[in-house]
Amino acid sequence: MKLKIGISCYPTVGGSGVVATELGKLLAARGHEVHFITSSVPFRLDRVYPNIYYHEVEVNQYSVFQYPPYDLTLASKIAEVAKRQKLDLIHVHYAVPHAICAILAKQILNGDLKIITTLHGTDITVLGYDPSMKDLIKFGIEQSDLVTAVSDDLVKQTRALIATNKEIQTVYNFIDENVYKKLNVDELKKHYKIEEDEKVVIHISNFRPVKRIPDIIKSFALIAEKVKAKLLLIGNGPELAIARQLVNDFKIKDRVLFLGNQKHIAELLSMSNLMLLLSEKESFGLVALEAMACGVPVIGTNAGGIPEVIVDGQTGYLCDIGDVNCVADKAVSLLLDQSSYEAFSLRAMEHVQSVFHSETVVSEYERLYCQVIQK
Ligand code: GMT
Repeated sequence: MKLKIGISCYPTVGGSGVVATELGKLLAARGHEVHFITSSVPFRLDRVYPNIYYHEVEVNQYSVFQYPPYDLTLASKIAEVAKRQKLDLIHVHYAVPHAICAILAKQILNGDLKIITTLHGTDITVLGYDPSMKDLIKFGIEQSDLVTAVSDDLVKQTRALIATNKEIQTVYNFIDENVYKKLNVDELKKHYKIEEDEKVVIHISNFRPVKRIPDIIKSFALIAEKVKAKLLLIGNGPELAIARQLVNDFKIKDRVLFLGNQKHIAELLSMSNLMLLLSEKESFGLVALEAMACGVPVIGTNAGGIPEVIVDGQTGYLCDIGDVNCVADKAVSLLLDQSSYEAFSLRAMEHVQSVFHSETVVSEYERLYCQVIQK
């Protein structure tokens, strides 16, 4: 059955927008008609794709409103597009605000719209602690026709924090296997002056406090005492200044490259030997999946959904939150033992293919869409 599917997500850099856009692209490739309803063109929608349409949510700045009414504009746009294009369903990413906007749109359409909501984490693990938001999130979840979450842990956390009995299905994230694979980047390595015998450790995030950036720097400083290595820091955000300060304090300035936001992540990953993802909250950790797909083992924290992505002792290692000595010990052992490292790297790539393959995940979403429509 070919469907007309609306997708609303945050279009900027960030895992939820990436997953929503890649899903839309693959659904379109399977012959479905996909309508993105977002505030700007999703950054992964980088060329013209057959079957994909884009509807901009134009938020006007009215002088009577103190804040631009994004949520109301989105709700109204979803209703307008759903009616005009005869959408079978709208798939929203995040309960707040996107599910709430979709519910409002459904009411405008007298109930004639099916809503699938995917929880990505921040709406639950951050907003869920805010008593003023809890009932709104619960409403968004319970009024959706179907709810998915990106890890079993996020399902568990949602139950605990939001106290809902609504069925929530885990559908893991995925990556585009055509983009995330090991590439030949010898020239790029030369460009960054990475020497033959030098190892590369990488961290990619939005540098929010939840990513525990000081732990990344502290761990790397310990690693650098024993291994000739460079640290690549990719991304931008509030903790960047702290990162720069710590790099100075630890006197490792010549070992750290701050590269800001980057588009061609697979190339940077292909230059790397190890990823660090040391967050205190992480519903899934899409970057870990991207790294593993490029053959880069990941050391992550025992937090949220990270243990569902990294197989401890097989595709990387898990350490407790804040245990930088554990991170450094595991990293040093991995980076200095070439044959064991190669086994980790191979298993990482195989694990992504077998558990998180895009074909499997997209088929699962298709199955859920049909289930909702036929209900
Ligand atoms: O990590 C972030 O702060 C960005 C956030 C987002 O909205 O993209 O990421 C969340 O969704 C991703 C895609 O499902 C997950 O891979 C990230 O783990 C999750 N972030 C958190 O739970 C903190």
